[in-house]
Amino acid sequence: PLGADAMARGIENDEFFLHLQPKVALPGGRITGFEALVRWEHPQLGLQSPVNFIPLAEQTGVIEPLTRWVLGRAADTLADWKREGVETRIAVNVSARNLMSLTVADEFAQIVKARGLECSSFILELTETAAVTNLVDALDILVRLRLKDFALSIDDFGTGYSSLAQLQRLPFSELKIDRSFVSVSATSTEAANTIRATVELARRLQLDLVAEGVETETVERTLIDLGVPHAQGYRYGRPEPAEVWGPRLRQRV
Ligand code: G
Ligand code: G
Ligand code: NA
Ligand code: MN
Repeated sequence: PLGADAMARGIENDEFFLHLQPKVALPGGRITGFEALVRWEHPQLGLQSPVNFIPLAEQTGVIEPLTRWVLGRAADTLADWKREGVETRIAVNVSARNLMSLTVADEFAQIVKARGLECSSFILELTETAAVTNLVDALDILVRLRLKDFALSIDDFGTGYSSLAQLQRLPFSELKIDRSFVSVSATSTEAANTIRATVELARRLQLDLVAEGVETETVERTLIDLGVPHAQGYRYGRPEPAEVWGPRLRQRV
């Protein structure tokens, strides 16, 4: 029932939808952008989490139309908000499989331009593994995306095996420290030291840095002390539909 055909039909039939989770600046918690997280309302099986269908989408190739759909919906939202005077950025998750298509940079740019937006309003989040496996081909695609002005982010940083040499070569603009370090940062000296070193690394390589999975004030204070400039997590907002965030952003305009 969660097969490739059902997913392809689901895209046609508008069964997918997006939740947006805010990224904020530290200290203060001002919203600086959002991450798009896809959900699937299956007509028979009900709400499906991406952990249940993204791996299958990757194996079957449906991830290609699905990622285009996610970027398109994210762009629709940014275009709506722009008309209301709200300027922000949305991050879209991209799989390793998306980096195997030579045309992906042109396709993504077209999706964005069709809504009258700039590619620089979008961040593409890749896992460390996606970015560094098959490095030669992926690097070519990443450079093409960068040349279009998409921002590139390494997701779940610290859980993969990228070397410092690779990090330097990859055209990234942001690192997201994995939740597994962030959640224990207030109690584990090792985790705090790892984050401290990552803050220094990001500074030296001139990368933006986001701590993922911030849930408590204690963790937030620890991150501020360590010099982490951006955060994301339930403390600042759960993933929710764009309709929930729009009014909150408009209040600031
Ligand atoms: O949204 P949730 O917190 O349940 O996300 C679970 C996992 O699914 C995360 O690893 C997230 O990165 C991934 N995910 C969510 N939306 C997308 C998407 O549009 N594309 C890809 N490739 N992964 C996604
Ligand atoms: O792999 P990626 O980092 O894209 O996954 C994002 C996932 O993390 C989503 O499933 C999202 O719902 C979840 N998430 C976001 N903020 C928090 C948080 O503060 N705590 C926990 N436990 N999960 C979170
Ligand atoms: Na992500
Ligand atoms: Mn992550």
